[in-house]
Amino acid sequence: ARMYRRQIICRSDIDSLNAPFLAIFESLIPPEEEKAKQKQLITLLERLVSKEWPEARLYLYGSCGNSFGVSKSDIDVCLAIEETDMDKSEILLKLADVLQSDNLQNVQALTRARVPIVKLKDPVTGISCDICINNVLAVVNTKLLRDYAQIDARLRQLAFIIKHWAKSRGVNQTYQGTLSSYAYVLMCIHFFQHRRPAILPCLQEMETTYSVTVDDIECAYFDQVEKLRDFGCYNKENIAQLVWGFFNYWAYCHDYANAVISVRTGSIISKRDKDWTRRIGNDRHLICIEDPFETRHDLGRVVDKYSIKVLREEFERAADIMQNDPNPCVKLFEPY
Ligand code: 3AT
Ligand code: MG
Repeated sequence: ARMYRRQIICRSDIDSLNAPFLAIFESLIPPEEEKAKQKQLITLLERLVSKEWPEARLYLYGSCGNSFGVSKSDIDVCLAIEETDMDKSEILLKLADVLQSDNLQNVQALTRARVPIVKLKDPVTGISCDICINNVLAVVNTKLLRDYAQIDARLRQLAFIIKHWAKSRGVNQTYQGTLSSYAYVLMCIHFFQHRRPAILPCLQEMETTYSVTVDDIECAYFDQVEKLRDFGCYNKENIAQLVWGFFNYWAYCHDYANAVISVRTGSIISKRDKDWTRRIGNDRHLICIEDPFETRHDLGRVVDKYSIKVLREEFERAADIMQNDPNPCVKLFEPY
């Protein structure tokens, strides 16, 4: 039987792990020339797109727009277009055609994917890129994540390390029933909202300074984050302590049977309140992470009865390494 809410005292030498964890974080930051290459590719895409659709705009979303992108990430682009006499598949096929005409490689329209996209690779920079159509909600949640990242530098540090861990351990693959990078970043934000003293506020519970309505969903929150730079200053924990705390929470403290983590409310809400207590269709709700805007959407819904075991064993392995291993900065990221 598992034990919940176990109180564990953190190892006494935890502070000595701070410098090595910071070094890992720094090694993951994309270098300036990579950023410049991304910009170059976006500029090329904008030029090609505007020939066909002068009114259309391109937005970055995902990790290269939300500031949680590690080095060598693919870029996610959204084409915002008001095209009334074409459906999405037709736009994608046209878009692939428009882009193909220049010297881009492997331009492919995937019109039957769950999220239909055009995929391409730039032979000059080697960067791969996915372009979707009118996915405005993804652009808005990208801004929310970027805004949170600006409040406290430790969020980017923790999220980079957790993403790196998840990729190394093979638990960042939604098609295999584990979690998306987006879900892991939300888990980090929620963890920081819950630390005592808190490291992050709940922007959606504050005064509205930014608001858009997307597909009948009102996305509103406080986005003047430069005013919140001191918010986390009462919490003195360093990155090593926070990595330890994160894994300890997901290994031993989270109530998988009843709890939903909610960045929107900055609190834990109950599965019963969301009616997420039983399996409906393919949604099993074995680990519940509420999307901040699409609140009916559980980012844990990809997790099934096998992958939940894998995931929880990985959290426990990581918590154990953080507590006991002489060299956690190596052991944590060992390939599975
Ligand atoms: P990588 O660095 O590429 O691993 P990422 O931040 O690009 O991380 P994802 O590839 O998981 O993250 O997703 C790309 C963006 O798509 C992030 C988010 O704006 C949006 N997104 C992803 N999954 C969901 C989801 N289930 N619901 C809503 N938006 C999502
Ligand atoms: Mg991505």
